[in-house]
Amino acid sequence: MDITRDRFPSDFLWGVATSAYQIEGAVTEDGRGPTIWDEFSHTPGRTRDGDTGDVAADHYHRLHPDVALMGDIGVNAYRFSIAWSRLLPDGVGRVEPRGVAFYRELCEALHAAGITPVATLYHWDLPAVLQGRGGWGERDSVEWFTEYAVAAKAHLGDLVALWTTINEPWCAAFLGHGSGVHAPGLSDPACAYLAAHHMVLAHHSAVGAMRQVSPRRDDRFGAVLNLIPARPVTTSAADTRAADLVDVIHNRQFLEGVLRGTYPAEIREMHQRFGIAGRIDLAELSSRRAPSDLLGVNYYNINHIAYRPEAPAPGEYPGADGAVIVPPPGRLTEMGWGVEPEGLGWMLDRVTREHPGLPLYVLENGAAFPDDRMVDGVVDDANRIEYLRLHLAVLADSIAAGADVRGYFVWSLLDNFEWALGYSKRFGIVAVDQATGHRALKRSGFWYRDLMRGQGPSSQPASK
Ligand code: GCO
Repeated sequence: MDITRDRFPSDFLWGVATSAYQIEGAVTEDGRGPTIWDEFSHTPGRTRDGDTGDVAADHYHRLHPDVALMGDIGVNAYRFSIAWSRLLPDGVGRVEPRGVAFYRELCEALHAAGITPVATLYHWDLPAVLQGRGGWGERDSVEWFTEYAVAAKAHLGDLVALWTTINEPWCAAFLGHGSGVHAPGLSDPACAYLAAHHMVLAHHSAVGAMRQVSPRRDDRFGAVLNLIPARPVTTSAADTRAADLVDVIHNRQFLEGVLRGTYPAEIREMHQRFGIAGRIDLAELSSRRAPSDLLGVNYYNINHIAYRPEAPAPGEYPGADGAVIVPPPGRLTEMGWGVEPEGLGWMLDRVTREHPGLPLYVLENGAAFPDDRMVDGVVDDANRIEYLRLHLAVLADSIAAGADVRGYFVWSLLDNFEWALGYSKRFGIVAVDQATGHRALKRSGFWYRDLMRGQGPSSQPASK
């Protein structure tokens, strides 16, 4: 079935998503301080081909044409992240007026184009100076983040009403401090679980503090979780137990931490196992819990889990001894992930069931495919169109079944820096020439534009 807008609520947010370090570039301009991703990407061997975000998509110098591009596509919302070290180059203390000016200019341009800004405070780019003080492994990170959140609200709160605090705390904590494939590149299970807790506590602390700063009636606050179903490859007790534990570490730790101010018993057992239970004050977490107005859900794929008794726990799932993530069946995207739209429905229905009354936004959904086939000078990314169409169809069904989903944002507007994989994986519905910065809609961009215009999605590149 083709997707049309009328299968979604009339006030639905249709957007595109990006993040600061992945698109901005200009990493030493206008007072921006260095971040852990600047240091990580400049460390030999850490990123594919030594790629860095030094230039990225050069969005810092192209914000107006990029906003115009969003207007051409016809989105009514844009989810971006604020670079902490542009606002507070030292992480805390002095606020950099030029950083404030950039995000004010972006938000003003969005409003002028009729596009709602959806701001994420933390998309993994911790100021490097704070990593030098222990980073997210330190309890002080809660106060550092809260100070940053208050500064952002004070300087941008008249232009932004939809706020998300931390993007994908599982990635930031466990890829950054467990497997080490992301910045700051640590392999320390205790630190990973501590970082996860400090991010959850920082979320509550920041939301509570932001609500006191120039409050607006339409202010809405929440976190962003990348929810990945953990599916056992067989119904055996061992595979099922392994998948359940991965689900606890990946999904429940943060769903319950963020939405209830508690942790599952299995996570508390991990705190004991890795010797950090004495550094985690569960009473404080419960007492500082700040109710969420929304939850951002990022969805890409399903984790297929097998139990192999001899296998060590994956670095990104410390304590899940014997759990092995096996390749999914069927078609793969360039990330090695499956094309599994059913998982989006499962997670939306699960959150709706477990946390009724919570508005949801799909803040990231998209796919990397080899974008090398051109037709009439346009990247003919039929695979990406099919991926988006399949996921939107499942989303429409979930909404029809009662999920309160209020927006959908394609990851990503632009081809950008895909973290440790550099520029080798391209998620954009707009192609970016890395050498020149030139932008050009891919066929998926035209498809999304036609969908925004309420036309049956074109199967051919529409007139430019
Ligand atoms: C994430 C991040 C994005 C990624 C995207 C593709 O969800 O991992 O939010 O920054 O680039 O998801 O991996």
